[in-house]
Order: sequence, then C-alpha cells, then structure tokens
Amino acid sequence: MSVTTRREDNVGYVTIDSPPVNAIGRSVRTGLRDAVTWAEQSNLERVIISGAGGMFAAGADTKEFDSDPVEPHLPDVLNAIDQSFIPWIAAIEGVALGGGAEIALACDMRIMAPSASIGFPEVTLGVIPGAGGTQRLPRLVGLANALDMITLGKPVKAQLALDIGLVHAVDEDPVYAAFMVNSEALGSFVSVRDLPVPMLDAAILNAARERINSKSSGQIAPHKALDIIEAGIGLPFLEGLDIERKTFLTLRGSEQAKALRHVFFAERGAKAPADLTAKPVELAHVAVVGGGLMGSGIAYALLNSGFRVTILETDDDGVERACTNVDTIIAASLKRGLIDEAGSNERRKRFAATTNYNNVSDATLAIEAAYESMDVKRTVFAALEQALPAHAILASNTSYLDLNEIARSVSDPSRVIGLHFFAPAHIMKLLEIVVGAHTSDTALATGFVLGKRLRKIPVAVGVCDGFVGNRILARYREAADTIFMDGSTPWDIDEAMVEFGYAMGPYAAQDLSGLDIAHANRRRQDATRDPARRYIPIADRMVELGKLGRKTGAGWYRYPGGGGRVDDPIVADLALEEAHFAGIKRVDYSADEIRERVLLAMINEAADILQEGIARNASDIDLVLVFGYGFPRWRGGLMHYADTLGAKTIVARLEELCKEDPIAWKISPLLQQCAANGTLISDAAPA
Ligand code: T1G
Repeated sequence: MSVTTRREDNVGYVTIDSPPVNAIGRSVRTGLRDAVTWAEQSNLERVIISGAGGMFAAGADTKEFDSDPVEPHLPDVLNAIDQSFIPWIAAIEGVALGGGAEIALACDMRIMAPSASIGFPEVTLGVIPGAGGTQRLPRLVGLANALDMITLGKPVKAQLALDIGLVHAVDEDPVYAAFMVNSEALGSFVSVRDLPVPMLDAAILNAARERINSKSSGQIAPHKALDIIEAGIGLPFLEGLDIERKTFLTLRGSEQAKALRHVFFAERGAKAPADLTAKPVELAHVAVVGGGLMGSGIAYALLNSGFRVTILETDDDGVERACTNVDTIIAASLKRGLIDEAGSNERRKRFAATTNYNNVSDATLAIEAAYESMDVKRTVFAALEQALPAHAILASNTSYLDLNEIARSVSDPSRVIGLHFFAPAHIMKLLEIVVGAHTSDTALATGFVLGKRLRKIPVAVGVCDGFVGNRILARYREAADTIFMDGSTPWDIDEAMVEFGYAMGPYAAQDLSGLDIAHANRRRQDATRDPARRYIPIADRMVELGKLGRKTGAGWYRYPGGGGRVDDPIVADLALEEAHFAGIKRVDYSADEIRERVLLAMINEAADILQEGIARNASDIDLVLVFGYGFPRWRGGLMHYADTLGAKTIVARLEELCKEDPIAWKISPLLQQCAANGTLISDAAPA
C-alpha cells in the first residue's frame, strides 16, 4: 500500500508510504484519491496527512515522465482534497517538493517541522508545477514570493515558509500539533483556491524575468512558469489549472526536460559499481599533503564531513599558510551562515597542520595535493609510505600526471589511487576517482565511500593524460585556438559558447585559472606530441609576453584596474601575425560554425575516451562535463547532447572537417560504429 489510512476517534491519519522518497506515482495518487472518499464516508472531524520515513513527499515520480499520464491525475486528486468538506492538515517533515508541496497547498492547513523544507524544484527538471502550484501559491504567499519559489526552484526552510504565510505553524511534532489544532480554528480556514489572487505588478514581473535571464539563461521552463503564474491571475481558478496542466505536459516531453532528467538520474547513478564487493578501509583521520588552495579546500571538505584532518607541509611557513587558508574558508562559511560558531570551533578542533609526518601514523588515507611535479610526488609518496600504516590508502590529487608512475614510488602500488578534486575543492561536486593499473578494489571502494561522505559526485576514470575532464578540456582549447588562429577572436569564441549555455567561454575561463597551467602541460607534452599534428603557438606567445590572465592584469582580455574584462586588440593582432607567418588565409567563422567545431571536437575526443575505457559509460562523461567543467546542465551533458545531433550527422560533419586536417579531426571508431548501426552514443560501452 503506498498510502495508508487509519482513524483514532474522529481523527483520520493518511500516510504516504512509498520508499525511498515518497515519490507520487500512480499508486500514491490512487491511494490519496481513495483516502478522500474514505474520510468522507467515515464521518471524521479532520484528516492529518503525513509521509512515512521522515519525508513528506519528493514530488511526482519522474520515472513516469517518459510515458503517457495515467489517471488519477494529481490535479484532480488535489481538487478532491481541497473541495472536501473534511478539513485536511498537512504535517510536513523532511521535504515537501513539487507535487508534495502541491498536496500541502491543497490542504486547509500546513504545519512543518523546524528542519523540514518545502519547495517547487520543477524548473530544475525542465518543467513547471503541474498540479496547481502556479495557481495556489500566489494566492497564499503573494506574487513576488511565488515567482521566487517557482521560477528559481529553490526550496525554503520552515521558518521562512512560516514568515511568508506558506505554512500556519512550525512544530517539532507536526502530526501531534495537527491533532491539537482546535476545531474552531480549523473551521475558520479558507481553501487556498478561494483566497483572493494577488494584483498583477509589472515591476515584480519584470524583475522576475530579469532574474530568470541572469540565473537560468537559455532555459525555457522558468519563463513558462512565470507566464502561467501571470496568466492565472487573470483567470478563474479552474481555467488557470487547465493552462498550467497543458504547459506542464508539453514541457515534460521537451528536449530540455529530457536532458535535465538524464542528469538528475545520472547524478544518482554515480556510485560504486555493483560488482565492487571489496571492503573500504575505515576512515577517521585523513592526511592532506600540501596546504595551498587545493589542499586547504580538500581539508575543509573533509572537516565538513566529520573527519579529523592533518595537513602536512614542508616547513613552518607552509604550516602557517595552510592554517591561514583553512581559517579563511571557515570564516567565509561562518559569514555565509553555512556553519555557526559552534560548528566553526568544532571543525578547528579536528584540524591540525604540521611538518611532522609522525603525526599521521594513525591516518588511513592520505591525499597528496602538492606541486604538479613528478619528482615532488615521488618524494611525498615515499614519505607517506613510511609514515602511514601499511593498509592506508595513498591518493594523489594530480590533474594530469601519470598515476601509474606515481604508484611506482611505493612498494605496494595497489594502495595508490587518484582523487582528483576541482577547485574550490570544498564546493565543486565532481570527484574523478583515477584507477591505476594496480589500484586495488579496496582502494577503489574507499574512494567511492569518501566521495559519498563528502557529498561529491564520484566518477571512476582510467589513467591517461588529463583523465576524462582535462583531456576533453585540452581538445576544447585546441579547437578554440585553431578557430582563433584561422579567423575568429577569443571574444567571438567566448560569446558563441556562452550562447550555447556555458556561463563563461574558454578564454575568459582560462584568464581566471591562468594561462601558465596549460602552458606547463604543453611543455610536458612536447616530448610525446605527434610532430605531424598542427600546433597553435599563440598561447605560448601570450605566456612569453607575461599575459597570464587576471592574475597579471592581462591575458586573453585586459582587466584595467583589476576590474571587468576588456577585449585586447594586441591579442587579436597576435593571431593575425602568427597566421601571416604560417601563410594562413583567415576566414570569418559564424557563431554556429564556432560552436559546431568546438563541440564536435569535444564529442570526438569523448568518444575515444569511451572507446578506450577511460570512462565506464557515457553518463559518467556527462557528469564530469556538467559538474566539473560548466557544460550546461539543461543540455544533459556532452554525450546526451551528441545524441540530439545523432551519430550519423556528427560523422558526416567530421568527414568534412577531416578534409581540412585529417589528424586533428580523425573520427573516433566509436562514432563511426554508432553511425553505421544507428545506435545512440549514450548507449555505447568501452570496446
Ligand atoms: N521521482 C522518482 N524518483 C526519485 C525522485 C522523484 N521525484 N526523487 C528521488 N528519487 C529517487 C532517486 O532517483 C534515488 O533513486 C532515490 O530516490 C533517492 O534519491 C507534479 C511535476 C527528495 C531531496 O525534483 O530532490 O513533482 O538512485 O539519492 O539525497 O508539479 O531525491 O536510489 O534508485 O536524491 O535523500 C519534483 C527530486 C518532481 C525532487 C532526496 N521533485 N528529488 O534526496 O536521495 S516534478 C523533485 C530530490 C513534480 C509536480 C511536478 C531528492 C530528495 P536510486 P536521492 P536524497
């Protein structure tokens, strides 16, 4: 039974019980509909509805979104609740999201537990509330609050819900509080649908529209939600419900909704492989080598998850720097209200920094985040091998270097794994777990457990230059630099990629991280680069000129007075000069041509990564690009996006580009196979 009913005297208790999150599927909708009939036939004085398992309801069962809607439809069930002559009280614990929040809105009264949250995240799935949320919420909390909650999709905690009038009370025991509500009070409540609609306010609507444009650029659902809220204010309730439902059903089948659902489920699929049965090592005390920006970010992420953390440094200055860096992060979290004073002090108690490796003799995991030099890493790993217990796992945060070579610096390479965090490490959700040739299942299981404890998205990747994300990034940059050399400017390319949905183009992004990082990698690759492969020298020229990006006041852009970026004609001239030397006849690429070349280059590289088994599946590549490299979530990730183009189309275009440069555009056999077989790239598996 997904919905249970019981009575005590003249109080009815309806409980949604559909583990793990009380998603509102057909059985729940049917159970709720039958509960309304039961209540009305049972001569009850009130009904208290709650969720089992400490959660009210996580919203509609999104697994049903790919099939035709099946009765009873949620709007009809909720209309039956709010039209019932028996008062219903929603007793909310955990979360009431989407359809869960809409159930609560259909009740006469709402009571939340202090730690509970309520919200309308539908737009994060590319849809809008489809069971009355856009029509009831404005009546309850006003136009501005309703627009905020629905078009941004962010839930609110109990106190704010109380402050804006979304709920009547906050109580540690909402069910008991609902039982204790006196009958007179209960009888005084008006159904939300019968509350007066707020006035239309052009200023509020325009502000909401602007906020959507800045926060959700390119996305359709937030604008549609605003449209339906606005339209509903001028319509009778049932007509508003009707256009809401029609819009929801249309959006449910849209490309953006399918893409966002793909990412939603891919994110939840990011866990240890089912056949990984090895027991992870117990984790309590973790050593982090290096207290720079990465090391201190990793340390804080570990502190946030309850670990004891010791940063190892080479000298007292390093120790002081590590402490300052961690203190800075703690202070920032305190200032933003992410932690309180007690939390801040408790984290500090679990943190230490030292030069003395003997202080980590009881650590069962070490994460090396030292300078990206193989010599440094070899030295560190040898010292860690001496200092930590023999069963401890030794991890490197290296972004590019060969993990197998690092593993050769210890006697037991099976203990070595890569844990590639993304700066800022305590904020970015992606964690690439790099699996070396000898990495043990115990080490891998430990990596996944750590990823889960840190609330990261753990993705297992194989060893190659740049693993998954940085390898695709390198191809992205190479394609962009080629377009730059052959005809465009960095700002044309950045603009084209922002229009695609990136928050920032590749040149503006590199100005933030620094041109010297990619330069160091190009120098490292000099010895092994294919001499026949076209090489674009502009970025080297930039580094030679000291134009390293924001940190030197100028990179691909200029930053006068440390302010915003300004196009730099010197940079454009560099390309003209290099093109002249190379005898290149430059062309003026359109934004579409720029996007096509950059994206096809990335897709082709990603297909090789999949073919080589560096990534386990296409979904993992989507997670890496969305959660580590700013690929627009509403495009579903690189491989999901590739399938919207189709392998046949991709291969045909690559064949054209091969005529320009057969080496750079060498077509991945995996793409050719998908094109020939008419199969999805997302379904392709390593060879
Ligand atoms: N439908 C189906 N399955 C869901 C689900 C949902 N809404 N929410 C979670 N799951 C699955 C999830 O895939 C995972 O499965 C398991 O539950 C645990 O999830 C009509 C149209 C509720 C805060 O957007 O935000 O209502 O991997 O790992 O970390 O107007 O799940 O175990 O097989 O995330 O404790 C709107 C989405 C829907 C909320 C719990 N609702 N869910 O987090 O667990 S549209 C949402 C969440 C809608 C109405 C509209 C979170 C959570 P598996 P989990 P968690």
